Amino acid sequence: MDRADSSDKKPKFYLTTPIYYANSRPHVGSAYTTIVCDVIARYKRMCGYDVAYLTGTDEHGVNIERAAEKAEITPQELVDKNEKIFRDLWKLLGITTTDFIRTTSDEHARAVQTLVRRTIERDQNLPPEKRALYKAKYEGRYCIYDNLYVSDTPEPADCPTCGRPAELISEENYFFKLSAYQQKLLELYETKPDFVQPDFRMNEVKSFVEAGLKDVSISRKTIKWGIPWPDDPEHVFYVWYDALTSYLSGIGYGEGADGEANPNFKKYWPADLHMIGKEIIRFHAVYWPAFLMAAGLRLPNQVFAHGWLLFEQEKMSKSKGNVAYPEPIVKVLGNDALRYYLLREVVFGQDGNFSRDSLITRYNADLANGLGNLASRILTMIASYCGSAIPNAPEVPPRLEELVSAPHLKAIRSGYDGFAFSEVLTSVWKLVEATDKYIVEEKPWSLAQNPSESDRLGRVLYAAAESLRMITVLAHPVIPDATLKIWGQLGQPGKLADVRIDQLTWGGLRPGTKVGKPQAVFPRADKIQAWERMESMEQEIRNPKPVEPVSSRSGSATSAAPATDGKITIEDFAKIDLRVGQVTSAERVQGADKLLKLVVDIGDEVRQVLAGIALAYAPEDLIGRKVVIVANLAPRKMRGLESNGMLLAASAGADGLPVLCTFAEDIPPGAKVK
Ligand code: ME8
Repeated sequence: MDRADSSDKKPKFYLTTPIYYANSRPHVGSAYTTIVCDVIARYKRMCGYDVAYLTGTDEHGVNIERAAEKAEITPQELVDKNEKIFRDLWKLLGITTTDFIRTTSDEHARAVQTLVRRTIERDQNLPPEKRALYKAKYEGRYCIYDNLYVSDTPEPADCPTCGRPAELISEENYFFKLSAYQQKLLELYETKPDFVQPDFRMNEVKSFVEAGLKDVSISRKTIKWGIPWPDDPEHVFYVWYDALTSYLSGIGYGEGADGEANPNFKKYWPADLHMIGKEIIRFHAVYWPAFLMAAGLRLPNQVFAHGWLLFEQEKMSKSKGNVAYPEPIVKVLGNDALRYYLLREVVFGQDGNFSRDSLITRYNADLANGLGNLASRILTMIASYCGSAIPNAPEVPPRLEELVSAPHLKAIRSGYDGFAFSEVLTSVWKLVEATDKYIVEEKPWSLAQNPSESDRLGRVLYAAAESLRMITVLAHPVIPDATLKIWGQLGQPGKLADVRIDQLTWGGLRPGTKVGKPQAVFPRADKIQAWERMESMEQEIRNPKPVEPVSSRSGSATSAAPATDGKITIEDFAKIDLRVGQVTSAERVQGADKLLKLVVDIGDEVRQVLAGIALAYAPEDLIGRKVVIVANLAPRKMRGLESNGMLLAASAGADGLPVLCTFAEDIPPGAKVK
């Protein structure tokens, strides 16, 4: 998206996500930080800021080389492919970044080399032992999966993040003299206590620095896939110096002798906020300010380290493979559902669980039955009772007074300012609930029957619609798509994204405004169906179908079917709709020894099913019995009768008589069998 017109006088706000590794596709964890930053970016714009929002892809390092090797493609091909997936996902999620940086781009390489040159030049009159950069032998243990120095000694060690054995590294490297920055860093934390947030993370960082800092290696000789060291191309930059510099290169650093010539860089640097996950806090709160101090550049204002999304009790992480992907969620429930869920469910800053079950439950409770239902009720009533025009009665009813008061609105903004997203949404949803209750209490449908109550009807519907307008503005940063639709349905002029959230007051809805046709913004989701659709799309992402060879597409007789070893995929299995049924009647089919005609209740429907079980079961013994039925089998005719489903049975014993599948526990008809 475009930045605000740079000639205007808006204050600037520059925020960044981590630059994600392009060794694989993004998952819900990577999307989390990007969504959070998008909410902040949208909120800041609605407070009148000119926002620069940077994300990007970290495309160097051993893990990229290895992933490419495994996929039998070049590292460049791999990162090109994955970078596109990242970009496509950000588009799907409605992310409003202004800048995207790839660490394999020429601008980025130039920026990294400029930063190092600048550091070397600043130190050229110092004795070698005082310089920030020097060359020496490095030996240590390093985790290639998490790109983490695990220990600075050659003894075997396991990675604290993923638990795998770290690899031994022994070579000549360029070092950064981090040990010389201990005092300066402690002063920074002292003078700027919110440089690291939340506070408890600041304490961790301080303790780490107080314990003493070791110099860090910032180049590699063994790795080829990286940016060459200026005037010493045998060395390439080690990922963190390279990756962190993307916060500069992403907004134009690297032009001119000092690197600062680009007007965009002049305008937006220093960053106001680096949003990251807690596992990379040291790189951002210790290394990064030291690298910048050594180069004489201004420091970012704040590093915020949030907690992890856990999936199946562990950090959702591509190296562990326990990931959920955002695309299926967006395709089944919409973009807002994922955004709302992540911000509402997790107390920002702490770890939080991700589960598809709670996602769908929240979607139905808060979005479909909550806001969506409220919007459609209000708009439908205005259409039916007020000729689609907002009535003329702009006063605040006592029921809503507190929730739309200036202090409450200020508390919501403070929540956004302090990244307390769950609290923000709880407060906004209090207004959703109160407005709903207000409608239930006032019963506009009864008022509409009585012409003498038309003033009161107008007051109630004005208040409900105005409250809806305020909710729409307040929730827009989190659920941009639905709020935009409601905004349009409320007949509101101008762009919702341009509305000043910090100037929101009661009474902005103009009486007489024509409202649009009510349309469902959050259709209710059937839990089982939604879950299964997501699951099957996930499987497609995990096991993409092999591209059919051209010869088979053109129908060549020589093309062979892919070998399956007689196995089916989980997607094949997911196609079978197995349900618990209860037999409500059973009778023999005349002229057929083996066939019974059954009527089976499968929860939302009653089916006639013909089953070849008459030799094993007497009809009267089957009444009330729980069975398993294939519910999505195409109907078939037998002996002129339609059979709509099939019972599952084992073929048992020497005579092969069928034994019906059943349950020891009491299960309601309609339950899915998986
Ligand atoms: O670390 N829960 O890239 P990365 C919450 N390239 N957030 C998560 C998460 C989870 N389960 N999993 C990932 C890198 N994240 C480096 C960064 S920055 C100059 C270089 C988010 O692809 C979170 O923001 O491993 C975390 O810090 C980031 O993705 C790690 O992304």
